Amino acid sequence: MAKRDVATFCRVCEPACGLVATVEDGRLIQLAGDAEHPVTRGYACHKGLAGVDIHVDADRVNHPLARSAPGEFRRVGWDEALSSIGDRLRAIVSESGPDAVASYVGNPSGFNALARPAFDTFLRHLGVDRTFGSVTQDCANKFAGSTAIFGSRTIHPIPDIERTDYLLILGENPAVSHMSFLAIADPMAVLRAAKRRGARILFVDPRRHESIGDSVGDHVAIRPDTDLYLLAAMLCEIDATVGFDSASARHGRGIEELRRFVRRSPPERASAITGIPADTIRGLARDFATASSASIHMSTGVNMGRQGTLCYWLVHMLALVTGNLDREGGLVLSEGFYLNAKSGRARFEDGFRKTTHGWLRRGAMPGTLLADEILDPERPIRALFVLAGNPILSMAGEEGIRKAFETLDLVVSVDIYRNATGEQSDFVLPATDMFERQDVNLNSLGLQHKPYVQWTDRVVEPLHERREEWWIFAKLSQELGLPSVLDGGSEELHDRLWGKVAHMLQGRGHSFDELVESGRGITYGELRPGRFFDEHIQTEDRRVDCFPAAFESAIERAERICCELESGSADGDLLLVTRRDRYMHNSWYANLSSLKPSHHDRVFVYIHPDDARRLALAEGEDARVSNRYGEIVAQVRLDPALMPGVVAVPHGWGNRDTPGMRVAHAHPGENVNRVLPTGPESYEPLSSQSHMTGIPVSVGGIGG
Ligand SMILES: Nc1nc2c(c(=O)[nH]1)N[C@H]1C(S)=C(S)[C@@H](COP(=O)(O)OP(=O)(O)OC[C@H]3O[C@@H](n4cnc5c(=O)[nH]c(N)nc54)[C@H](O)[C@@H]3O)O[C@H]1N2
Ligand SMILES: Nc1nc2c(c(=O)[nH]1)N[C@H]1C(S)=C(S)[C@@H](COP(=O)(O)OP(=O)(O)OC[C@H]3O[C@@H](n4cnc5c(=O)[nH]c(N)nc54)[C@H](O)[C@@H]3O)O[C@H]1N2
Ligand code: SF4
Ligand SMILES: [Mo]
Repeated sequence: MAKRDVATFCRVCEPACGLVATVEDGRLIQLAGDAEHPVTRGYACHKGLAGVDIHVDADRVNHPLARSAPGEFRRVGWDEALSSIGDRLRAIVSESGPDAVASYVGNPSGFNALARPAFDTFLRHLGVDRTFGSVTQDCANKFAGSTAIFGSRTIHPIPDIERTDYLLILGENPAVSHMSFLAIADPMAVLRAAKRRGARILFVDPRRHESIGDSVGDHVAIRPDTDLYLLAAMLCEIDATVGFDSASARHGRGIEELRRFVRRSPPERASAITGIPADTIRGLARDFATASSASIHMSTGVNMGRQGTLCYWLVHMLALVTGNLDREGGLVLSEGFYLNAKSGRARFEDGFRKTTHGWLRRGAMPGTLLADEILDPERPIRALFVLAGNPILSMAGEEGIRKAFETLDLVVSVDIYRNATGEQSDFVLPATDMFERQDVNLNSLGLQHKPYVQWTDRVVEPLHERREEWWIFAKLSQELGLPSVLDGGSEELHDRLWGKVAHMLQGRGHSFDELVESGRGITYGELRPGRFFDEHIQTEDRRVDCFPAAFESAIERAERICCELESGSADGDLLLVTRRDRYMHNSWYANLSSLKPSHHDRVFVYIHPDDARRLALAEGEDARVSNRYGEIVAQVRLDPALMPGVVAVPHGWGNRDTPGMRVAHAHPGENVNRVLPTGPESYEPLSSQSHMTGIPVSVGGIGG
């Protein structure tokens, strides 16, 4: 039998771990971590290795499907699918204009070099303006924040963990998630090594989570959705004691205004809001400012609060005023195969447009407004294209979204599964998985701890009628008479598809052929500080904007929220936070039986034992989690690691109406996003980021 090993890389999350795929007679039969990979050195987690199970999952969509009645799909050929979609779309556009068409782009499209550009090109030619995406449930605040302070959405300095003496991590659980906006294979090993050589690591989190412990780092418990006031108080304390480093005056503008802002949040005031003792806040501030080098990183637990953009701003202010921005062991911009700071250049103030919901950032609209937008009486959405996403489960307001979907004349889902959203689509088009397509690891460019770029060919030919996304959108474009990458000679097709990447490679003197021939990729060594202010920062005066004028109303809002928190006026008795577990990857690993051991086949509401006692709830019982947005039932799990007063429910569950994913359907759980806010106050105005953590809820027994 013909058996061979092929080097490739994982595209489930940011580290893009090197994998070796064993192929026998043209079939993918096994995956292993790639020990010869120059950066990821053999590491791969159980989710990456489960890629084989996804590849051969009996519930994969293998042929285009057309919905004949709710819950009923029939297999159609590609030609029929594409021409029917084309006909319906043409009718909608001719009656209502391209304004009636919208899109949603999900997270896996970011790990797929050709998919997103092909989708964007298709939408642009069609004239689609209303776009939605997972970004507003994830990190929209980081793009807004870096545009405002560094003048570019692609500038995200990362902690130089290998050399730092002090590392503060807020709202991130590396042991489970493998981090975000910081691509490191096996982050726990890197953190442990830092700890062993004497670095101090602290996690600020409402939960003493799996990453915290003697061998890694300590814990500071924080009341959810109050990180802004902790960061401000640290800056206030540093200003009052150690003083701001001279780098702040040299490299920043608006320092006086920043000072005035943080003085409103002295440690005592912040303590009452965050639940962190004032002395602890003072200690954090002084340790950060006096460490020989210090770094800081925040992730989704902070992004998903109400003020993620302001938090991201203050994270960088802490680095700047302590002289740790662009310093060894501080925050350093990762330089990958392409220096992309310039390509994200933008003026923050120019990034907004007037809508019926007031001023909104251009780009993805608030996900929490999707249902409202579909039903907009003036300009309803009639057609929706979904690429690699599951908005019905991943965003707030499932019920409203489902109802709104019923009014749509055309929904097309391009996915590897018939997920909850596919179930409400008119067409589900089968995409290839990561082993069936050519790819380059573009996703983490500028976020890699050890930068590298790798090319992978298809490991195997696509099974059944699965197709690459670029092909699907190129064919649809032709169907509609729009320009398509498939127009012109097939000989140059490769160049047309990969021309942009080839051009990017040239910037640092590489050719595309060289990349392909390198096999396991081209590496760029360690993080190298020293060029941030001369070469990368994109503000006109090359200074960090320490007090962006466009933050004015957000700062007033911050003061309002602060007063609200001080008066303790929440409409529920517990605060619901976000958390992930090892057995899920957002909603799409829900169909793997190997990840459904008996204690992980249902959705839990994690609750502190004291709260459970007070509410007369016992481990294993069902409980109702509710608020004015909705309710769910989840099984009680006592979790002494949580801060009292805080409950956590993971997302990705809720497949009761998803028969196309049989394992997920057999273990449906309920969707926590049913109790998350929707409508006007549900997102951060600066970034459109959804408010998803620190949500007031009531938890009670089911009764009976
Ligand atoms: N309550 C709560 N909600 C959350 C979060 C939370 O912490 N709490 N986290 C949020 C975050 S960070 C994110 S990123 C979003 C994710 O939100 P989404 O991206 O909308 O949801 P996913 O569940 O990741 O769904 C991805 C879909 O892509 C499909 N897919 C996988 N690989 C491919 C491929 O190669 N091609 C194609 N075409 N499809 C593919 C999968 O089958 C799946 O259906 O969820 C958010 N929702
Ligand atoms: N196993 C697994 N891995 C994943 C994913 C997955 O679904 N499953 N999803 C992937 C994706 S798309 C992403 S974006 C990344 C996300 O990666 P992370 O950002 O690390 O996400 P989580 O693991 O959910 O950790 C969030 C942490 O924030 C804390 N938190 C909640 N609210 C607050 C708050 O108000 N303040 C503070 N300081 N902390 C808070 C929670 O207690 C939790 O410990 O993970 C990726 N990796
Ligand atoms: S850590 Fe992420 S990229 Fe690495 S193997 Fe696991 S899922 Fe894949
Ligand atoms: Mo995400």
